[in-house]
Amino acid sequence: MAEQVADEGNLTDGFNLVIDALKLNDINTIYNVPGIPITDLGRYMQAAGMRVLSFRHEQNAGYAAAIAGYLTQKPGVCMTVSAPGFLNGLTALAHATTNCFPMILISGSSEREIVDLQQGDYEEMDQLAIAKPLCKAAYRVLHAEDIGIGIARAIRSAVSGRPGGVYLDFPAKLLAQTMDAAAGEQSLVQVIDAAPRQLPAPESVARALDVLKGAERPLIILGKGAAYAQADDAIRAFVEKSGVPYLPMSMAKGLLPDTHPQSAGAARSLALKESDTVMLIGARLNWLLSHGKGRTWGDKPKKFIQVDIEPREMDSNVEIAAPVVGDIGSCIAALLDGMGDNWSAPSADWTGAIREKVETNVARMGPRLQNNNIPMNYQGALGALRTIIKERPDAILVNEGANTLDFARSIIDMYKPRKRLDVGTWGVMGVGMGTAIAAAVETGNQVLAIEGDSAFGFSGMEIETICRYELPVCVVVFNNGGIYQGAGVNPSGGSDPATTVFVKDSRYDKMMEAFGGVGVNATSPDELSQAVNAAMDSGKPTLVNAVIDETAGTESGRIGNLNPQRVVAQKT
Ligand code: ADP
Ligand code: TPW
Ligand code: MG
Repeated sequence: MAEQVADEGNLTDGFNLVIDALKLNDINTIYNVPGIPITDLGRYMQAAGMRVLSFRHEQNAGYAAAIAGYLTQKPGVCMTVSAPGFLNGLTALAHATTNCFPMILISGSSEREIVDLQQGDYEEMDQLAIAKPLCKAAYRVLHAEDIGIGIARAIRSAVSGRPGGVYLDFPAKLLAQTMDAAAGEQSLVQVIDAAPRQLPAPESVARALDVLKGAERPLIILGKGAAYAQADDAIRAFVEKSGVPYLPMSMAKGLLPDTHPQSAGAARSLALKESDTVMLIGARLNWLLSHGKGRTWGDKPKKFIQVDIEPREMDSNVEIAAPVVGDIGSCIAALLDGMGDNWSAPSADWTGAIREKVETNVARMGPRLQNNNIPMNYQGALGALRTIIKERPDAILVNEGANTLDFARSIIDMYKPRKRLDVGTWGVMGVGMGTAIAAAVETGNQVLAIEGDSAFGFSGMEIETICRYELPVCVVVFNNGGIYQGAGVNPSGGSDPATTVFVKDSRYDKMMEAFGGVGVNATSPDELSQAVNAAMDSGKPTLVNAVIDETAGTESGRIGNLNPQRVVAQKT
């Protein structure tokens, strides 16, 4: 370890100031990959009592920081080396921004003088310029006395308003810069009220209630912004008082239990198609809701009410009849207040039709989830895991893949808020292990990661990290031998495998054993159940290789319609 010379006398240095500024703002966990120029910073952080988790790839450290931000409402911090490390972390920073998760990417960089004259420094890159379009804000700190203000700006930018990713550039020389210790201490900034409440205008609340009251077939859609807001009790009270059926978006599942009588989850198509008025709470009308387009009821366009902290989100895709701009906690409190004591629920025709559809669909699904087929199909395997989550509602479910994602989302009921973490707005593969690690670190809860075999491959090396930190993570790899299916063939008849298939009969469980974790090969729902329950009882890092029928999945899961369709015959 380099000698920390500035710790003595009346001098301090950049290392100390970064650590003190983070700790002053209650940021005590860092997700990183060490190297020049931040190796010692990580060591000094650890020495100062911070938790510094070292990953095998920056992208995974970044995804960990992003989801830590979502879970805690404080920016998750990822720290990387310059150029390649920075770029590896940047995907996660962009992902955090896209998903409205507060995150800070701190990267070491080369000296400005060399970068700007393009003189070819070690890992030279104009990182600030590259980060800018991919995040909410990007700052560079050149002087030790500005570290406090730089970190304060980064925190406030990440969490205030619509949360997002912030890039913080620390040129190597900054860390070793010294200054008077007392002046250094005074330069630190404690961010007061980092995400101030944003109260909605009273008239916007009244307008929203009018539109909702006038609806014949209203529907509430809860998004992950609602889950992020941690206004769980108020949201539940509002939904219950309104009597309106609701649909949770993927990561909002569990905000109210999926078994709630007002949940339209199992009647999603009907609810989306037949509603005349939709109230969005922390959910965007993006591709996941078909941009709100083509959505009519009878021959009239649907009406939309939208509750969101970002004013520019309104009218992004269709006209919003009643925009309510503010933080969800304040907005829902105002809406509840405005409803008074005589709010009448929507007609029983509408709520009854949804309920009936939910019950039919649930009853139809039941027997399929109990099949004991070998090899397993998605229903059999997920039926087993569904029971485990029901019995252990505090466990955090991490989920990625195509079929593995789509089936798990619809089959596994969630019971508590922020317990389902997945691919988010981009549908990105590779979030799995970083997300699982941060979920375990930030909450201390047991984590169950349900991973397509392809999805797992993007971050699989982090199982070493899971073993190293002895985290209570059970990874289940849905091994169907490929992307969507394992049964593809090379259309040319050549000897290369098809583009979507992997090595047959792989044993991902043996990877876990290589690092001292528990590995289990499960070929039936019973074996799967047993292995996952044992993992959750023991809390030991475990990987279960769940053998899935290679023909069970469909192309692109449930979004195959988004694939471009070829109209011209192939030239050979
Ligand atoms: P989903 O994918 O679940 O539909 P989105 O990520 O599309 O959710 O939407 C989340 C929305 O929530 C964003 O438009 C964001 O501005 C908003 N949001 C995030 N946090 C808050 C908050 N505290 N108060 C109000 N709106 C919020
Ligand atoms: C960063 C494209 C979407 S889903 C998927 C890929 C590669 C893998 C599906 O196979 P998996 O699941 O995980 O085995 P299953 O059950 O259907 O077999 N690169 C990134 N993100 C995305 N979304 C892709 C590629 C993709
Ligand atoms: Mg697969």
